[in-house]
Amino acid sequence: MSFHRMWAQLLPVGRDAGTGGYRRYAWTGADADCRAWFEEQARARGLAHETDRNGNQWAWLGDPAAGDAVVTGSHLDSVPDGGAFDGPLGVVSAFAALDALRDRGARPTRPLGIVNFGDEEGARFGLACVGSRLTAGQLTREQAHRLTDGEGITLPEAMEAAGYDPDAIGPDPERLARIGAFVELHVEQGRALDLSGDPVGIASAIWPHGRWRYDFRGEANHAGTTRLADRRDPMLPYAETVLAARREAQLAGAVATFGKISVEPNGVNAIPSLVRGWLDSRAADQAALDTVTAAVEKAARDHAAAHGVDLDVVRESFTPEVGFDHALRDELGRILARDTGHRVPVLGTGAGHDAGILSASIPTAMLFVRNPTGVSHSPAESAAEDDCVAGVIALADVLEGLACR
Ligand code: HGY
Ligand code: MN
Ligand code: MN
Repeated sequence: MSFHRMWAQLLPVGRDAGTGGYRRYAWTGADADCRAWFEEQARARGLAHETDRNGNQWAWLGDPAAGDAVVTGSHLDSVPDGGAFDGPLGVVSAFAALDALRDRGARPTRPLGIVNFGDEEGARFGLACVGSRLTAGQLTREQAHRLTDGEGITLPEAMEAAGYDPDAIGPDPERLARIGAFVELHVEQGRALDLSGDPVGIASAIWPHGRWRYDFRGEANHAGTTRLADRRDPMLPYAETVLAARREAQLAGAVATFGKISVEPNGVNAIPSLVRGWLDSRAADQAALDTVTAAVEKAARDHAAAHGVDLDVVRESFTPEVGFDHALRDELGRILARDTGHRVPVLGTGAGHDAGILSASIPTAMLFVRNPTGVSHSPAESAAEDDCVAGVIALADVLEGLACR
C-alpha cells in the first residue's frame, strides 16, 4: 500500500530534532515543504493540482466544474511540537485511498478531490482553521489581515513572504458549490476507539469551543526591593485564574486550559508589567461553555481587582457546536457496516476540524482512526500501522460508495 511510502516521505518534514515534535506553522519553510510534498503526490498521480485564493491545496480526479464532487483530506500544519498524525494522517490516507480505488478498478462517476486546508491549527496567528474559514466566508479578509504572530508579523506579510497574494483571500462560494460531500479522516484525539476496540469510528458532533486572550496589566518593579504590599503583580491574578478555570470546568463537566503564556519583560528579577495568558475552553453544549467562560472571566476580574491589576479579555477564536450531516453520517455507517460486517461506532469529539467549519456550507462527515493512548498535540501522539491501513481501506470504501455509484 502506498500509505507507508508517503508516510515515510512526510515524516521528517518540519520535525524538531530535539523534541521529536512538529513545527509546521502557517507560511513558514516547513509549511512550504509540506505543500511541495502535496503537489508532488498530486502530480505523480496525474491529478490536477491547484492552490486556491486562501492557500488551500486541491488535487482533482475529474473536472470539479461538473459539480457534486466528493472531497476528502485534512491539514498538514501542526501545533507547536505536535504529533505526526493530527492532520497528515487524513491527507496521506486520502492519496492512499485514491490509489486503492484505482487498484480496485473503481470508476468514479463524480469528481474526486483531495484537499490540504491551510493553517488549521492557528499555531502562529492564534485563529483556528483560517484556510477553511476564509473559504466558507466565516472570516473576512479584513479580519484575517489583522492577524499577527508572536513576532509582530502580520498574516499578509507572512503570506507575501511565502509568495502568496494576501489581497486575493476571501470567500469562495463557487468552489464550495461544486462539492457534494466532504469526508475528513483524522486520528482520534481521545480514547473512545481504544476503549471500544474499534480501529475506525464515525464522528457525530464537535463540541463548541473557543480561545480567549487574558491580558493582566500590573506594574513592573524590582523583584528584590519592592515590598509585597506595594506590588501590582499581574502574575498573581493570572495564577489564581488558571486554578479557577480548572475548578469551573470540573463543575460544568467541561474542559479549560491555559496552555500558552507570555510575560513582559519576562525577567527573573523583575515583577512583570504584563502577563498574557490564553484560555482554551470547550464543552458538550453552548450553555455549559458559556457558564465556564463567564465564571472564569468573573474570577479573573475579581482577582485582578484584588491585586490592583487591570484586565482585558479578548475572544480570539470561536467555533459553535457542530452536528455533522445525519444523512452522510448514516451513509458512511451503512457502507462500513456492509464492508466490515459490523457496526462502526459513532462518537463526538472536543477537537475542532476543517470538516466542522465546512459543515455550515456543505454536507460533511469524519472518520476517526484509533489512537491507542488518546494523546494528541504532543510528540507522543500515535496510531498503530494496522489501524492506519484500516483507516485507508475504510476511506476507500466510503469514497467508492459515494463517488462510484
Ligand atoms: O484545537 C483543535 O481542536 C484542533 O486541533 N485545531
Ligand atoms: Mn490539532
Ligand atoms: Mn487536526
